[in-house]
Amino acid sequence: MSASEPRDNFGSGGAEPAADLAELLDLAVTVAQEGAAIARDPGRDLDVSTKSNRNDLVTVADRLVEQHIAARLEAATGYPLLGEEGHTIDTWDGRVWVLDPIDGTLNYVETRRDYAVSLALCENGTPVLAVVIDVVADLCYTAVRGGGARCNGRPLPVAADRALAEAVIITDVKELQALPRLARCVEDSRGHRRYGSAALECVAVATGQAGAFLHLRLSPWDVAAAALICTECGIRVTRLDGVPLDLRWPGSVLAAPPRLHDELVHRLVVAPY
Ligand code: 2AM
Ligand code: CA
Repeated sequence: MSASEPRDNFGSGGAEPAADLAELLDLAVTVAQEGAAIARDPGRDLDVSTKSNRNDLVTVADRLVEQHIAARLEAATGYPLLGEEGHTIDTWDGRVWVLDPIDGTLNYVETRRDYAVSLALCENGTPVLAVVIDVVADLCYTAVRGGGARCNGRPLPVAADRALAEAVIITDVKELQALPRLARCVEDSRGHRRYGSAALECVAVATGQAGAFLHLRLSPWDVAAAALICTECGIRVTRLDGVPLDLRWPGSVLAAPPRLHDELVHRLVVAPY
């Protein structure tokens, strides 16, 4: 399969990209890079506070980046925007921007690497355009549905499939504790890693730096953009039980190339204990 052939599991069968998507991608990359620049230098105290739990952080930079990107996209397109830090939508009908201004805020505050600006454009709940910027590494991943994925403008190839024994699995303690079957899969794999940014973890599967990514509960803004980058690289992105992902709702995510994805779903869900 070439990088330009459509390949997705979001259900439309790979139509040609709409003519205006190329222009919208340029806009999305520009404003996401502006957001990344704000994250690099917010110009004021971060004023870190917690949200749902003591490790669920938000900073002044998260809010500044979201405000900037939302204002720019609203002025340029008029499409509604769903953002982690307060922008809500009334409906998923039509075109909707989906933004995580800083994915990996704990990293942003503590390790100061492995955080991302994640921006997708959805049509009726299906991502059609994606930008994920690895801010510290200065890598800009993009995808247009049916048009392939790129990193800093260079096409990404279809990710190689591999057996579990040859795969690094990106997952966390929470998942390993909740799913003893997953712990046994990890024992039979090359090992597990956790970067702390769901968008970058998911993209790592698209680029072949990891074999699979599993997360028990992500929100639309964590994964909408990375899921499209994955599917454009031939990666299957579903719920943990193999059911197609509906990005409109929070839920589990399993991303892996098809053969490894089959093997994981079989071992996690289908095989007798
Ligand atoms: P965030 O940094 O935008 O919150 C690791 O924690 C990954 O899971 C990050 O991508 C993080 O995104 C995401 N995540 C989603 N919900 C979270 C929560 N309630 N607390 C911490 N991280 C969360
Ligand atoms: Ca965030």
